[in-house]
Amino acid sequence: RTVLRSMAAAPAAAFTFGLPGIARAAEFDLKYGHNLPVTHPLHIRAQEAADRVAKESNGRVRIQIFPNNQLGGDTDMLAQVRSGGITMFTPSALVIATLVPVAAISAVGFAFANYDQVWGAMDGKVGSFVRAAIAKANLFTFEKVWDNGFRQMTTSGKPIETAADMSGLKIRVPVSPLSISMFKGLGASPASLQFSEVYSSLQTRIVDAQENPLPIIQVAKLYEVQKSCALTNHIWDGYWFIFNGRTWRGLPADLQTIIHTAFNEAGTKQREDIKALNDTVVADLKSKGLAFNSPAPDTFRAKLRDAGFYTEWKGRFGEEAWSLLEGSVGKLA
Ligand code: X2X
Repeated sequence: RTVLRSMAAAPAAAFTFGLPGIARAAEFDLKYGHNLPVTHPLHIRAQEAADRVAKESNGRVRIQIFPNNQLGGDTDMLAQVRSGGITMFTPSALVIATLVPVAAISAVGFAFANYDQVWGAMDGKVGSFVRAAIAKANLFTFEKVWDNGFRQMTTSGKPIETAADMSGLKIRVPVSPLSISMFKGLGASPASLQFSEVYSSLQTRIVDAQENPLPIIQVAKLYEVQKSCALTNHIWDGYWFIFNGRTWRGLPADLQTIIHTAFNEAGTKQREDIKALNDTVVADLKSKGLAFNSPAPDTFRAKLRDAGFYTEWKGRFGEEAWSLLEGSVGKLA
């Protein structure tokens, strides 16, 4: 990991000038880091976009992908994309909120009822509002948010049927103030850990539970270290595709267009991939031994309301962001 990290920080390798048969370093050598295994649609579609960019730019742009936390966890990659050590990163809305707090507006508990509401908000006013906030942190963001999915809860202990079952539950959540606040509100004992630590922390029982969308539970093999899954859909989570601001502005306009188009179109396809996966993933995870139940959301919502979760976060996000969200999903608090 240390070796990879210093390689990623190193300047573009030596150029060779037109010698036949010898690969020339690209004019723009870009590095993209993310936190998922290479079998996840986010990686597969990003690799397609990178290949397309190489082709359409006639080799002027090379995008090298460092998957699976090879360059460090989310917190490290967020620091690197800001400094320019890497060029691109896909933090979840929960995670980029450590830098741009309002980005977590789309992750408010039980806000979205379905994908029509999600994409209506994210391709509409909520998405624009968050993009403008991210731009103020000197990061460029592609329009299309990529799909992580609706988050579900898994545990190695007894199944979670109602909010009461979460009392004192040691559950891993991402490094995100909203997640901590929400799971405390639900009566659990949440611990913030980067995704790179999740499998081992479940395996060694540092925590008993975690929450993630089903495709991640599948590709990261979390079913190997968890027994049951409650289909709670408690948070919809997306990945923002962010770009170091200085590097973005340094790209010629024609290359910006090529990259921009490739990644937005790949994002649209990635959303379709997750949608298709959602139709088959439960059966697959059942066959791997994970038990499922589908709790009604009422006890969870009531507990959050009683804990003051919605009132608190309305205050933290501010009237404007909150009313944009409610414009898409209806009254929340
Ligand atoms: O860390 C997680 O749980 C993950 C993979 O869903 C995020 O990137 C927030």
